[in-house]
Amino acid sequence: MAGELKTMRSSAVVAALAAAVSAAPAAQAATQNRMLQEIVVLGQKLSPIEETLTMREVRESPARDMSEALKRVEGISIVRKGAIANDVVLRGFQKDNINVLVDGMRLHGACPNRMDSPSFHYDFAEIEQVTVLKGPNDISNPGGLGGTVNALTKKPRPGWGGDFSLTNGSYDSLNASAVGSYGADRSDGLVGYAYKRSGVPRSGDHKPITDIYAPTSSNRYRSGGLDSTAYELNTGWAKLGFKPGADSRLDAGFSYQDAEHVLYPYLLMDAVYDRTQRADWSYRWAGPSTPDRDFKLQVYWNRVRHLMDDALRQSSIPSATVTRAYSMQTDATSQTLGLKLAGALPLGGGRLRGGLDYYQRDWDAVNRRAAYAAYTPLNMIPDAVVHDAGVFVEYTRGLPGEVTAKAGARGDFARAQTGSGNPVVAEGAHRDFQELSATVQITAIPAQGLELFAGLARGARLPDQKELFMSLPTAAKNTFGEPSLKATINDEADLGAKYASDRFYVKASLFYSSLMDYINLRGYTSGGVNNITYENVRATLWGGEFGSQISLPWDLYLNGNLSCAVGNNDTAGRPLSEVPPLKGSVALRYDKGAYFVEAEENFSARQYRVDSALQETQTPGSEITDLKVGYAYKALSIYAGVSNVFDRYYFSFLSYLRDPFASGVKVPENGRNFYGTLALRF
Ligand SMILES: [Cu+2]
Repeated sequence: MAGELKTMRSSAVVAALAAAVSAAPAAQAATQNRMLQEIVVLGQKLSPIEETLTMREVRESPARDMSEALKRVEGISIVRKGAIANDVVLRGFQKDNINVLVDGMRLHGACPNRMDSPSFHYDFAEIEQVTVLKGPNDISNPGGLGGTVNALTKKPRPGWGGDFSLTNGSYDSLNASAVGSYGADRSDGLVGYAYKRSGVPRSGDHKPITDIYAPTSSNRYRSGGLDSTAYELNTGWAKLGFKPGADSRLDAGFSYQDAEHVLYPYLLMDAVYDRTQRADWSYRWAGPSTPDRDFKLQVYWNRVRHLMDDALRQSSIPSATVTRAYSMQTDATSQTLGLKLAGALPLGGGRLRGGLDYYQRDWDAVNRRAAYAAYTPLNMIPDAVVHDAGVFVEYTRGLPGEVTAKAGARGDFARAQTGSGNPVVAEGAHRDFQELSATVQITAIPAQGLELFAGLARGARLPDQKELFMSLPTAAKNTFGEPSLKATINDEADLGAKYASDRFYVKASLFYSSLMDYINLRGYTSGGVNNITYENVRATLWGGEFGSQISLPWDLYLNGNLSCAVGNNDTAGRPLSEVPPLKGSVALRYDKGAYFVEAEENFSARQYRVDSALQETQTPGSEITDLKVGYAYKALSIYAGVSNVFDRYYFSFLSYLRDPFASGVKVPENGRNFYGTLALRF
């Protein structure tokens, strides 16, 4: 239900922000209002459970990928695995508990250890805007019981357009992109290319972030790998649009990404390559003649091939058993095919929206290890496929006194089936699931500028193929899936309030999540063997966010936010693992339109709530200072900044791998680093 209104609102936000940004290179008087325009757009258009990341914020930041840019958004934290490819965590929910989409398309990484999280597979330069909807409030998509992060790609503007950007920074990092577009009355097109690479970042102790293993550790990087290229990525994409009539539009897009030599000090292996193809086709019918009706058909396909091994680590040093360039390797492929059909029409003074969708997710991972019968291939994930067909309907209606009510429900029918076998599951085995999701939301505007929100929602997500069917026996640890896992159900209550004027906004949200059959790791010893598998537990997650942006006298702007989530494994009576601590930031900006200076303080509290069964350890708090400046002249913008000004040596709580592949070390955050960006947009 949030679906439709959210999509409408989000596209309104995109349009308004795009207008605000393209106004930037104009005369100074006009540009002076850029921050104010943003306050109005963000403060008045977004609901209290929505967040957005604007491309202004991305362009000004030194972030290397979308997840890293998203960590400044309230409620979002990231898993630090290396120099790039961080994973998004929303309110303590991660992995399949949240939906990370691009233009509504599902994309699942291939790596069984999430080296290639979904947001790794698209480039910044493809994206216009990222919207975040918190809680299980988007019933137009299956899964995502903790929330939805949707990246919206750039659309061609009328006439010729170009967007060039070049960022150079510490650690020999380079990020270059070029996008060209042309928009006519009936058709438009866009092509883009991006190249990124970096050396290995240094942490506050001036050592490479790969240099974290003890000299005797088998996970230690060999001399050639320790200070090698941290990643190298090439991405190319093209889009074509066509308007058959005034109210209809056809879109087709294709993207190819090749990531090579990506280092993951967080894990026991590194990626040799990730090759991703994405195709998206949609037909939309919505327009001026019938503004209250719309219809959209979308078909998409994506495929990721991922190869990882330990060739750069000590564990691959040749021996009697290690006879190849690696001692362990996983060759993984994932493919997702989806179809979505949705429409809306007026009914009984309100608006009815409904849709049908289907997706198929294939996942196959073959592991080879010197220690497992001399590199005998093992079906770690046995070529398993998930089919999910869903139907949803929602109704939105205005009530007396500036109150809007929405109610909706969704049903999903799913099957998970293996295409090959392994020690855990036979070939052709399957599990069936039927899940019901629902949401009820009330939005009230009791006084001008004040918006109150209350919602109750139920969301569900299926166990994935790894959780169900994985098999990875090793001498030290036997890791396996649990084919009888149930789907996780989240019953969540959300409250939100926002007060906005044309000079400032403040907003606050609270959530309480009661999780039935939460999928959690379970470790136990039997017959002298350490076993790691998954189990369904009862869990609770609760917390909230606070956000504000205030225009002060003398062209000063103050931005402050706080995010907090607390998790409990109620079955075991312990804190829930991998829930980030309280964090926040305060930024003061002097913005004259043509130029700005900004200082930002980011802090994170100590995380003392740890899951002892997973050997989680407390992580100290941190206070990090960032500075940046920017200057715009006509189509040209220049940004420069220094992050972690005081060169602090610190860790994020989500900086080390838990079982079953725990390496026992934490990956530090970057030390003091500099960056500069030159952007040309016309
Ligand atoms: Cu991997």
